[in-house]
Amino acid sequence: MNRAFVALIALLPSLAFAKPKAPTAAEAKAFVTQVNEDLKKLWVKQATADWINKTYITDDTERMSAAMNDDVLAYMSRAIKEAARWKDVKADADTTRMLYLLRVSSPLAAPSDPKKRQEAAELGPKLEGMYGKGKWCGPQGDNGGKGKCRDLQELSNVMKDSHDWNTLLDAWTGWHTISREMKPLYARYVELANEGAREIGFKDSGDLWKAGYDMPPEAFEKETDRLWQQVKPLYDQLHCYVRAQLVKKYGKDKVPPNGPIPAHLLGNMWAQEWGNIYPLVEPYPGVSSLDVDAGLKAKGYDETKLVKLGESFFTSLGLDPLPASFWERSMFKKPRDREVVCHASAWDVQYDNDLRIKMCVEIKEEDMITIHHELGHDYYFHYYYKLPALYQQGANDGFHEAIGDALTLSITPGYLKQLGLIQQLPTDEKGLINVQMKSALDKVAFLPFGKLIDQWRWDVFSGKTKPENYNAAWWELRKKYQGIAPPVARSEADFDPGAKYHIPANVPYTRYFLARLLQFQFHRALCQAAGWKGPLHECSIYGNKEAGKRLQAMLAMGASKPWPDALEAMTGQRQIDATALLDYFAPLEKWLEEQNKGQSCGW
Ligand code: X8Z
Ligand code: ZN
Repeated sequence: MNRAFVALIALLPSLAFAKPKAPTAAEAKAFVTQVNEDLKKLWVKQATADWINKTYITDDTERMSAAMNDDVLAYMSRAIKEAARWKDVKADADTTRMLYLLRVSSPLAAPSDPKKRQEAAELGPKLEGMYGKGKWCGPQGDNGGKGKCRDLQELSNVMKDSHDWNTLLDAWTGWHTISREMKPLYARYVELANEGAREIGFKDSGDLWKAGYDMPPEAFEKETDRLWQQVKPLYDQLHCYVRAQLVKKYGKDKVPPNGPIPAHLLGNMWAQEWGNIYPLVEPYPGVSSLDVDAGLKAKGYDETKLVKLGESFFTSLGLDPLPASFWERSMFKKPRDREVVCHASAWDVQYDNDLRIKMCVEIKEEDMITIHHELGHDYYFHYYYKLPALYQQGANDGFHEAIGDALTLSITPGYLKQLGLIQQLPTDEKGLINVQMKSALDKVAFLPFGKLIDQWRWDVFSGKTKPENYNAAWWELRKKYQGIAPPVARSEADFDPGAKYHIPANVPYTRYFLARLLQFQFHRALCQAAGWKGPLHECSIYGNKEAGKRLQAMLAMGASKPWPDALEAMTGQRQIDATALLDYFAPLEKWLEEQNKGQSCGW
């Protein structure tokens, strides 16, 4: 007998009785360490392919992006299943948190069946590409006789600048044709996403999304309802006032005085932010000029200068300048010779301070605000990039969306005047109401929109809303929350949700609802840190290093702690709450209530 054989015989009894070893905390820790390393490599490859695809849409770049998605999805579904092994093990706090984050971090879980996974991986870039390439080639004559095709940027400018019912209607209906063909693809995507979510233990994909907030999904949904109830009275007042002005402008036959507002009259393709119709609803015309667009043009801003302006706000707080590579690698301008996804986004392509923004900047106030928003993402990336991959996220996704916006609350008339972007400062109560109205048209008007997008998707994912009802359910929610209605009859041949970027791109949207509230909480806390004692709406933290330190400390936490901890570090509060927003708009709310007296508000 040779020695190996003897050894084998000696082993046999123990093999026969071997029990699987109980999973240990040490193994769990080693596992998440490995996952962090693997994920970083995979995410860098994915983001690289994604960046190339989104800045140069072709069949080839789409295929590359899909292939990288497939690799990441495959790894994630394997890792998440393996992680379940330690679900009852008492591991250290970081390991436990990382195991949790691993399971909820991706908005798409793919089925493990390779064919289906590949299908899901391909549908993502395909749908987003359809959106990115979307154009309205309306009948000759609709575009001043030119009959050329117009993209979202051009159509959005029509929505912004025109006050002509038919011109607006053409741009609105035109853009909403681009998503019709998405519908079957989206319905399939929903099936696949749900299958993937179920495999990792969620009821459906909506449940997976709702699970990412350090509380049970049902509790989170309730939380969003509670927050909406807090702000709804203010929204209703704003709606009432704006509708009355639009009735004056377009007539009772076009705008029903007691009904929902036609969706194409609010200055924005999705009626999500209404700041562009400020000239139509200005409370006290002639009292103050808040025309920042004109100021930007007069001061000779170009794309780079506008981004530099954004950066200068962050550096004024004592935060680092953006790395040189940011200026080399970002896309600020819409290229003339290729298709890109213009919807603004921020990136750290190599999860290593490789910061970029991708945006088709136009020289206008709206884009100045968006630049600050995107830089907020980049500064978050910047301050947490040294953390393990799973911690390289916001405390929750709403935090990520709220950083840049919180700073824009400090873009006060005083700051704008200092930059020479407006000429005179509003001095009296009337001027204040004008300023508040302009801000509320964006900030407050957005709230119901921010809430309803995922209301629709949660219902779609749960099966409550079926493909044959997609569009009807969408408009029911638009009416219920926003009090708006489609300007022309819609049918299930339309797929109006698909005309909003985040639906084809599968980006969860509740984050923006939360961010609208969080940004005011952050603003209040940063103003406190800066020693501000006056009313919240007058505070600007520009140039304040104490505020900067407070902000930086939270950014550096990434996702390493449950979000209430991060919120507490920043604000002293552990709950998201609307009182900061309500305090901020207190003067306007009072004014609106007086204006609306005797009106029958609601729809
Ligand atoms: O999508 C965005 C950003 C990129 S994260 C430009 N936002 C939402 C939207 O455009 O619908 C910012 C505000 C809401
Ligand atoms: Zn964002």
